[in-house]
Parts: sequence; structure tokens; C-alpha cells
Amino acid sequence: MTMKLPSIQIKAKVVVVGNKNVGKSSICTKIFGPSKSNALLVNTKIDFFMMDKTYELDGLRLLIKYLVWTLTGEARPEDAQPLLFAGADSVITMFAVDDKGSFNDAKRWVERLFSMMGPMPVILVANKIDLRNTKPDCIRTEEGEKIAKELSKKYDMPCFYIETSTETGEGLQKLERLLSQIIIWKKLSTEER
Ligand SMILES: Nc1nc2c(ncn2[C@@H]2O[C@H](COP(=O)(O)OP(=O)(O)OP(=O)(O)O)[C@@H](O)[C@H]2O)c(=O)[nH]1
Ligand SMILES: [Mg+2]
Repeated sequence: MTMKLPSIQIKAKVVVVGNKNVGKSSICTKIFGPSKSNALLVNTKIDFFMMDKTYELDGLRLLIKYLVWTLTGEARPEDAQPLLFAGADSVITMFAVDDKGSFNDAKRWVERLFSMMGPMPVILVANKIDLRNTKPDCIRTEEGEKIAKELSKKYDMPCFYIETSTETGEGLQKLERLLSQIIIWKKLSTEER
């Protein structure tokens, strides 16, 4: 007979940043469900997403209660305030492969985060990879990987790199899995809670 242990609950704050139009809201909706922002706060430039999800780890059941913060509208790296990142367990920095400006700014988003929070693991997400089939001059995989490698080296912290498309769904499961692993690692490696 197998006995079911109760699940361990983990609360996680995830922050998703990146330039306007890179697909932050789309990716959050796909992974975490509809935005809850109207129920919580009005007139902010922050959107909230929530999801509870159970993962199995070595026979243990872990319930992660995600609270995801993301920016809306014309936000720039230098506008990001400490409150956005405070207490974050993981940060996703996004760019769109068809938007060179968003790619150049991705590095600046990470540096803005680090300047306020100190280095922490980051996931760099290259979104809209479906557009590589139709649009010329998209950012290539090697270019994204190179930035991630440079950031990891410079700050001595992992900067993971994942490519996604919210149109085709490619990479979304991989992103969610990595996110959960980072959160579990962070909770196990700190004694703050
Ligand atoms: N082709 C393609 N379009 C996408 C993808 N992800 C998002 N989009 C489109 O890009 C546009 C912007 O997506 P959003 O999710 O609103 O982007 P955002 O980063 O939240 O934008 P702001 O909130 O304005 O900063 C929308 O028209 C989406 O349908 C993708 O993977 N592929
Ligand atoms: Mg949005």
C-alpha cells in the first residue's frame, strides 16, 4: 500500500521583464492563466498572474503557488523600481527575435536587476521564434546564447537561455520546468523562510 504524503507548499514570486511588445503578457497567460491585475490593483503598470501547480520530486509533492509580476506598456530598464524585484525568486528577461532593440535592451534589463538585487539566476527568453520562418534578419540562437554566456561569466551566476514561441507553444514547457527547478533550488539553498 502506498501512502500519499501531503504536499509541501512553496510560495514563489516570479518577475517577467523586457521591452514593450516582446510577448510578456502572452507568455504569462499561456503558462500561468489569465491576469488577475484588475482584482488587485488599478492604475499600475504591473500585471499579476497566479497559478498553483504541483510537482513531484523524488517522491515528494511540491505545490508551488506562483505569483507572477510583469510590466505593461512602455517600460524601460532604467524605470524599473526595487519594489518590482523585491523578494523575487526568479526573473525572466524577454526579448523578441524580430526586435533588435529588445535584444540590445535585454542585457540592460538584467544589469538593472542585478544593480538593485545583486546577482541571482536569470532566464533569458528569446520569444517569437516562429517569425524566423517569415522575417529576415531575426536574432539567431548563437547570438542569444552568447549574451547569456557573457552575463553568466561577468556576474558568476547562471543566466539560462531558452527560445519560445507563444504562437506554436514551442519551449513553453521547458521554460516552466526550468522556472520550477530554479524556485525549488532557491528555497532549498536559503534559510530566509
Ligand atoms: N508571432 C508571434 N507573435 C507573438 C508571440 N508572442 C506574442 N506575440 C504577439 O506580440 C504582440 C505583443 O504581445 P504581448 O504579450 O502583448 O507583449 P507584451 O510584452 O506583454 O507587451 P506590453 O504589455 O505592451 O509591454 C501581440 O500581438 C502578440 O500576439 C510569438 O511567440 N510569436
Ligand atoms: Mg503586456
